[in-house]
Amino acid sequence: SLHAARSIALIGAPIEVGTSEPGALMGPAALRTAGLVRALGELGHSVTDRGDVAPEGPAGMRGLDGVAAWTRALSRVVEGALDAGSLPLTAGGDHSLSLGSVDGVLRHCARHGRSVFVLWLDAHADFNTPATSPSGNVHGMPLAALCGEPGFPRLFAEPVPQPLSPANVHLFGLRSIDAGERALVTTRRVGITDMRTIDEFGVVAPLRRVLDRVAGQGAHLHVSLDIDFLDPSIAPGVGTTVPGGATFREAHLIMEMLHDSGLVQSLDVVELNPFLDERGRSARVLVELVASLFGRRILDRPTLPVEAAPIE
Ligand code: Z70
Ligand code: MN
Ligand code: MN
Ligand code: MN
Repeated sequence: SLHAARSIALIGAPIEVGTSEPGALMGPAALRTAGLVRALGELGHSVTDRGDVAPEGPAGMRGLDGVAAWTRALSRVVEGALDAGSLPLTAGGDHSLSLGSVDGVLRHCARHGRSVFVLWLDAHADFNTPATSPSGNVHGMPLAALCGEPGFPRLFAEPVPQPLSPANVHLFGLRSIDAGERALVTTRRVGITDMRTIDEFGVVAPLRRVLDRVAGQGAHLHVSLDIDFLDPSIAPGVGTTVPGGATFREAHLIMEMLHDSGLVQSLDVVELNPFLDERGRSARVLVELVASLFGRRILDRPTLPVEAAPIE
């Protein structure tokens, strides 16, 4: 493979208090059953399964108070994994878990004077605030909270870190957005490759531009993969299916490009709902995609530049 073997810390985050659809708390177990640790080990990486995170404080109630107990615990574990030189792979659990994982990344990088860039592979923008959210579900809000929007008291441990810069967030695969968050991502200048752009240009050109920016900044790249980025026909195990998602081949190509870039330093895999899945299909697809991100490939060569495409 193109890049050195990594030490990977698998962190289970069985969170579902950020959604109204029960079942996502079974996500980490399903990803383990689908062979996540074995797939990464076969690629030469050293994987430590850190088990499931224990929330700090009462985590049973839905909404921001329940999510806060998970956020603090997860942030600490993710920051510690990065401090130890490992790549944290946080397996969910609903997307509110990224409040904790990205908070941990922000704290680690602040101590090293490094900027953070977040690539959000998702049907949704997840940029609601409690004031704009039509559902009240926290999994639709993590990016707004991480970017320092108001309305999120006592979510993060003290001291609160420097917020994520909205200019260093890129939404990729967007196809469902609420009116309030549309206004917010526009005024905050969040980077967006929506599904129309992917239909017009494919995934390669837009992703190359993002990766070139990250490399130019020397930023830590955090990738957050929401299973609803994928088309429901290949990944039905999710609470809210949104038609018109990424195909199997688009998704693998994205993962292969991320691997070849050598830039990814932390990863979330979120929103798998095994209760709604069909015979483990969605968990298996996610494991295969993660394997591609960590170096599984068809032939032992990187993605070629467009002008070098073979013609035979
Ligand atoms: C909507 C909300 C959402 C899933 C994120 C949906 C949020 N924008 N749904 N991921 N599956 O309620 O804020
Ligand atoms: Mn580091
Ligand atoms: Mn999401
Ligand atoms: Mn989503």
